[in-house]
Amino acid sequence: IVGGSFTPIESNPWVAAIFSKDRKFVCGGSLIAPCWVLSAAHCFENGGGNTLSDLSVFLGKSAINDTDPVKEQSFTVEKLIVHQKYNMSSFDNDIALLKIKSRSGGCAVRSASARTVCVPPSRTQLPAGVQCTIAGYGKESHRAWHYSKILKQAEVNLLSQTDCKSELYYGDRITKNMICAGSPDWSTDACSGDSGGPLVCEVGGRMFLFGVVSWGENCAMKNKPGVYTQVTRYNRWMAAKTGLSEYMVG
Ligand code: 4AZ
Repeated sequence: IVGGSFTPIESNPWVAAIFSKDRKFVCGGSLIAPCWVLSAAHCFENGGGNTLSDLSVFLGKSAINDTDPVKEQSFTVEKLIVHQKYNMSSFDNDIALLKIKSRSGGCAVRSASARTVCVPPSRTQLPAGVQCTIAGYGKESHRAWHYSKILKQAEVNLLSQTDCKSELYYGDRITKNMICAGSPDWSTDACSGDSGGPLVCEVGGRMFLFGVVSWGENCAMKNKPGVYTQVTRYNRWMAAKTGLSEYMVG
């Protein structure tokens, strides 16, 4: 995250940290049900060599390299479901589901540092200008060598599809499955390492997961907002793949 501030996991308790073998950080994610984490498809492209048995998922982590056994919950990945229409050149349908399982065979246990986030009802769209929150362990600047050691969060405003599809921004690279968000002075953005993590927006006093960090040109660059997978276009897909009712996934 470029800009924004360091934040304890208790402020974003749905944030998941996904690692591959040798404790290498892969991507962020969001806990949408006790056994299910939503993330980005591009995190699991082969080449990164992230096969199922190499992956582990942590909840309740404020610092990427520190273990707090009281707050933290760790899981293996029982199923990795990458969207069947994910396009690795356009990043269309950049969404994936991970079914998690703890050492004792269970799923996430709700606590102050780990809880699910609501998924909004299908096709819900918020108006441009609404302020939402992104969170992640990604780089603090495009030029940084390392990811942030501590979880960060930042506020960004939703942009209209018309603005984001303008030639000045991204033109036709924006599909109907993407939404854009940025800060008015372009100082705040998601960055490398934040992929798969949440864009949450408050509606009626509750936090809803509207986006998954997907791509963007550079980080916090003028006229190049962050691009997010539009979660509300995938309610049926999430219900079908998880077996949860559509009510549970929005
Ligand atoms: C990345 O490389 C990445 N500024 C994610 C988000 C953005 C840029 C890059 C958005 O994972």
